[in-house]
Amino acid sequence: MSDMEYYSLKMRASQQVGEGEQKHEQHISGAERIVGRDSVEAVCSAMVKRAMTHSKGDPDFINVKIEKVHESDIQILKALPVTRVDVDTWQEGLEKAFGLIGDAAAGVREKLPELLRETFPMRGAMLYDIATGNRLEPDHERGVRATYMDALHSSEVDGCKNHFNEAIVLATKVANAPGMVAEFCVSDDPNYVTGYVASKELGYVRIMKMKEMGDENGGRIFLFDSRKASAEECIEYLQKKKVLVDVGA
Ligand code: WAQ
Ligand code: MG
Repeated sequence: MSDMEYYSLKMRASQQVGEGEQKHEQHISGAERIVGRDSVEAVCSAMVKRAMTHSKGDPDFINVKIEKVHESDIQILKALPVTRVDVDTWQEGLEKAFGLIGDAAAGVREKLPELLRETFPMRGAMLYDIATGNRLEPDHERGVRATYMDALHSSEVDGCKNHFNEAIVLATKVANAPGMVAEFCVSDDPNYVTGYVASKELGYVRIMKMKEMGDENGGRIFLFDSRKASAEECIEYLQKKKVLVDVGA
């Protein structure tokens, strides 16, 4: 790691939809990486390619942001250990996930189905305080987004999304945030039915079916305990801290 110069790259692409008053930008695709100086150009063009060939549509607007990151500001984390739970039905998978979260955070089990529904329209995650039952996102519509993270030594410039690889990186960062108790995740991709629950204690538990094939509803809930840390320091970590996750590959 010595003498490495790192850069953060972030891409987001959108398309104008609607007419007149209804006209607005619709999100098509986004990606982020933290890579060594030598990979910046290749990763940048792979990101642009991803945006230009996305199945959600042809972008009218692509924003690529490239920022130098100081090596001393990067935290290296070991990936959460992964286990896998096979289930026959998505209902069984969802119950299993609710049960694991319920064990990690006493008293929230009954609230989870409703909280999950509330996340469906959000672009980020719900930050739910298990001590008070309050939602702590500054903007409830958007939610909080974990950002500035990547897999360590991942010099690959692949243009397409790998759900698991992206999720293990995000889940590892989130599990290490101050005051974090557990995370619950269901993809909003209609063809991707595998979800997970994660925490430092549970590790990353993949649950192979958590929703019906074709269902475009998904979301994330970050279960936080305000007795352990302040919401501000947790959000600051999720949104600002640079993290590389050692996935051992
Ligand atoms: N920070 C916070 N919330 C996010 C972020 C982020 N960086 N990215 C997405 N979300 C929220 C947002 O509300 C989405 O609707 C929801 O999470 C799901 O995001 O082991 O693909 O990117 O194979 O659709 C799990 C992989 C894949 C399971 C999850 O999530 C496995 C996935 P998606
Ligand atoms: Mg998605």
